[in-house]
Amino acid sequence: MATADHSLSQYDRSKVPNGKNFRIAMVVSEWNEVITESLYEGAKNTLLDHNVAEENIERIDVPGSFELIYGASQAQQKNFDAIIAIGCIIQGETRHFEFISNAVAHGIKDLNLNHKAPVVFCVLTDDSIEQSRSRSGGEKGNKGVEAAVTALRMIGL
Ligand code: DLZ
Repeated sequence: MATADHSLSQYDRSKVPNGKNFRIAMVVSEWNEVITESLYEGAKNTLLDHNVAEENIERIDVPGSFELIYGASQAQQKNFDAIIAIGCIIQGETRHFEFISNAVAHGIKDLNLNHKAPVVFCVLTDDSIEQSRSRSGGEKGNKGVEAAVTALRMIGL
């Protein structure tokens, strides 16, 4: 799994369970859509690569990262094996960055504590769009790949 000097797309396949029969929801934020689409593609292709059936992957679009919490809590009602919350929050000139980043992190943490299905945090919190590009299929790999692997491993626990 990734560390500061490892690609987000590198992982040990031997640790990843077979995804056959797993049902996974992906909640995708529309803010910074170019980035969140790349994260979604990275995650989806990784799930397919580990035998999750395409019809067992459901996508739920939400307007922004703040809405990932509500989207994921709705998905908890539908008996998925895991939920991946995908967003990209970029530092601007307002304090929105801290408010939204903190709220999303705490909201997703609460969902993990209070519901059955693990909710994976696939939210980039970056200083610039360049940094986000680098982590969504650029030189640092793709956080979507890391999130999909995490979801499969958490189901297998
Ligand atoms: C308002 C806002 C701002 C300033 N920046 C981002 C961002 O970088 N990434 C993101 O996903 N969403 C952002 N939003 C939108 C909020 O997440 C939310 O959709 C709105 O505040 C409406 O609740």
